[in-house]
Amino acid sequence: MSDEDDIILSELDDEELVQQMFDDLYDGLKEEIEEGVNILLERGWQPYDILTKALVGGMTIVGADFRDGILFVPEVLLAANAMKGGMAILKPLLAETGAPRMGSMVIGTVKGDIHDIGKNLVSMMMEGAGFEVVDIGINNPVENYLEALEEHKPDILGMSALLTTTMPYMKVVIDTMVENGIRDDYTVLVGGAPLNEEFGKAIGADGYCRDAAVAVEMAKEFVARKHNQANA
Ligand code: B1M
Repeated sequence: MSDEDDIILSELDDEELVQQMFDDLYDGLKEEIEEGVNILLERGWQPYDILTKALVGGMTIVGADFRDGILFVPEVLLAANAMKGGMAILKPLLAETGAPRMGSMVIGTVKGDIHDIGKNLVSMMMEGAGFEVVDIGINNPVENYLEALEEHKPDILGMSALLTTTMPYMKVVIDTMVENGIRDDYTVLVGGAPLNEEFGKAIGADGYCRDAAVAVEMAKEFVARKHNQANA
């Protein structure tokens, strides 16, 4: 999409640089994405703005062309890899806010689903907001969630699904929690591009999170409510 040889990223103004990063993400150029992230940081951009405006913005374009059959899995994998390179630079910066410990969360992508960028982003933002996060990865059957809940006893269970075919599995997890008599011990938050609020309600989740920022806000709200109830 771009002629890399001619472009010196540091010579571009902010708007041009973000535009170029969209192209570089599209082309799966990890080193260029890392360089772009570092340049924006040097220019005083907030890590969260880089994440949402440059990286998530670029991935939205990739997603549209993937949907339209212009990009295919190998290219999207390269784009995802480039995105992860940029996220790795931002992760410690988002986590070092010095926020007081808010609570804890176990999070994982459901069975049959290997998308993990959104989940990783939620984990990063939650850690930055002071939550302890146990990330159980991708493709999780219900047993994995139950084991992690038993072991870590978090305040919140987070589930991610990016496919219309895998999102119903969230209900399997919640129903099993009900059967095992542990549903009310946890706040269950769900997220992922194909979900919506109605779906969240229908499967019995406590909340649907449109994005990582909403996940943090909801998590804080639920934990505060739980503490108030405990102190009442
Ligand atoms: Co896939 N894929 N993919 N893919 N992929 C989608 C999801 C798709 C919408 C693309 C499209 O057609 N436009 C489509 C799903 C269609 C559908 O179900 N209706 C799709 C498909 C079809 C597939 C395959 C089936 C393709 C194939 O093999 N033919 C296959 C399935 C593999 C599987 O999982 N079994 C597949 C594979 C892949 C790759 C491996 C190539 C790669 C994943 C790499 C990786 O994750 N490591 C990939 C990617 C990258 C995408 C798109 C392009 C981008 C997803 C992403 O990372 N977005 C995606 C298109 C799209 O979503 N527009 C697509 C950026 C991320 C920051 O956003 O994940 O939405 P998101 O997370 C947000 C919120 O949703 C929310 O917060 C996050 C941050 O703001 N959130 C949560 C997410 N999880 C949360 C959990 C929470 C709270 C909030 O818990 C509390």
